[in-house]
Amino acid sequence: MTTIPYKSYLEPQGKYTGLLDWLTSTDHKRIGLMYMYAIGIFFIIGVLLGLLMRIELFKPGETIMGPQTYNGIFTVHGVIMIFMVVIPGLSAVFGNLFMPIQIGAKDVAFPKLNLLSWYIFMAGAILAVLSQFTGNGPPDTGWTFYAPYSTQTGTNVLMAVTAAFVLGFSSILTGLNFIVTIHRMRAPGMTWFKMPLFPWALYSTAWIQLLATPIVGITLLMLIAERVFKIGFFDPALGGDPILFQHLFWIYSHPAVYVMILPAMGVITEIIPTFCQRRIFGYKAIALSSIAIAGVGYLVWGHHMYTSGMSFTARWIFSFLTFIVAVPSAIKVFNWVATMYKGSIALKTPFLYALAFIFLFMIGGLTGLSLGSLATDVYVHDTAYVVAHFHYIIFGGMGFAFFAALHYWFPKMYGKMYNQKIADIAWLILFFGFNMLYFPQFVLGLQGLPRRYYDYMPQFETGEVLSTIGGFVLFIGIIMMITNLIRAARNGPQAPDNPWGGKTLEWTIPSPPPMENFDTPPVVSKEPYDYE
Ligand code: CU1
Repeated sequence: MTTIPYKSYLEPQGKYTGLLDWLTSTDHKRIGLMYMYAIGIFFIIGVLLGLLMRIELFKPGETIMGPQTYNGIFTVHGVIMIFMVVIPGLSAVFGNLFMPIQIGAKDVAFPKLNLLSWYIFMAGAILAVLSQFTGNGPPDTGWTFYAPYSTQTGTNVLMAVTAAFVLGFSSILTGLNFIVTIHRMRAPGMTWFKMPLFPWALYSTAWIQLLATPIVGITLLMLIAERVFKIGFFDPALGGDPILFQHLFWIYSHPAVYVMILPAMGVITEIIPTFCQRRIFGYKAIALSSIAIAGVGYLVWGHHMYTSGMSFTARWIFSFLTFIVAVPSAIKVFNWVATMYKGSIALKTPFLYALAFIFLFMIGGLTGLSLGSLATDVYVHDTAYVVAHFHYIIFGGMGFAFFAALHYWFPKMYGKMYNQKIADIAWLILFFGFNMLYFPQFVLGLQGLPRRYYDYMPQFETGEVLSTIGGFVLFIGIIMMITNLIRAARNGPQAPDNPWGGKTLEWTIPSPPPMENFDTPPVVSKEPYDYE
């Protein structure tokens, strides 16, 4: 506890008051919170669109909407969730909030650029939401914008693609900022292998953001050029090649999966040692496996295209490389479990979310291997099995890691503590609802249910009904979790500076932290997780 009075980053800082004080602030923590509030709203919009789909699928035949509306809704659900929630989520929110503190810096390397990234993000996000309501109806291509359909459909593809293009710039600039910050701003004494593992994960992620995002940017520009000027890149009728679009798209979008999941793994790696009061097992292996995932992740994109007509040689090489990328992920899981072994475990809310992450990520990862395997993929390609798999990775993985981070760092962010009993109940409801929603999709997919249809054969009804009920259970859990946190932020009891016994630098400063974080710059001599 600090005794000297100080001004926290949440208090007005002078020049302006109210909203303007925040919208002009270059403080990394404030920018992190601004991302969180924006992303929170987009997440709820995405969830509501998902629920509309679940209601439509409650019964066979048309339930509440026709096929064209359904196509629009799953497209906008995908665009919002992928580009506006999951890709920026952990790095823009918790990376901004805590990475500089964890490395002992007073801010990121380029604070103004950081604020600009937020504005660019908001501009892209507003365009994406507008694409739903303007032009000839929402885009109906799916979030992947596959050509040549996306160059021909009369719906508002142009605005949605422009939105994704703009959002990409925000991602690139954040990546650039984080790379420079981690290279140049670490506290004296913090060598690379004394850096906590969340910054390590963000560092690997940032390289993907910096190097891969321009590829999708160019691809989307090509798509725009083809739509507007009829330049033949992708449309065979104009002399283009539709498979080229798929290659270019997935060269970015597979690494993008690691933009989503690497920071999630980083969060889990912070939480497990804290709640087991044990030094992390295999520190270097975890740090380097992040780099390995970021590297090998560039070489596997073809596994999204086994049925596109690629040569057999290309297909088995991509299948083989996909198996390799599973190795560094498995290294992390083994190390997490080894850290827990013989630890004095405190089953607090953040740790419960971490456990849920490991369980759900394992199901998502292992079913991912069956999709990476050429022989099995061709049978379940474009079925509900794929939907189940990626929701286990993206929601069960990244989503639950986001909730874990939220409950772990909440007392630091607001200086308040939430009701832990309600948080645990919400966790249980979320976990139960999640599995009830997505697990039946594995079974339905194996039975042959195709994805992205508003209608289905009657034999799939039981699974679809279960799934829809699960969706509503999940929604109740989300609302319960969010209201609990909002209540705590407004008038929860004061939290101690280090409620969980964490060992990284953010737990050494007051809650909520002051501007510029440290009174005197910290000097680091120990490893980040020195429990024993
Ligand atoms: Cu992939």
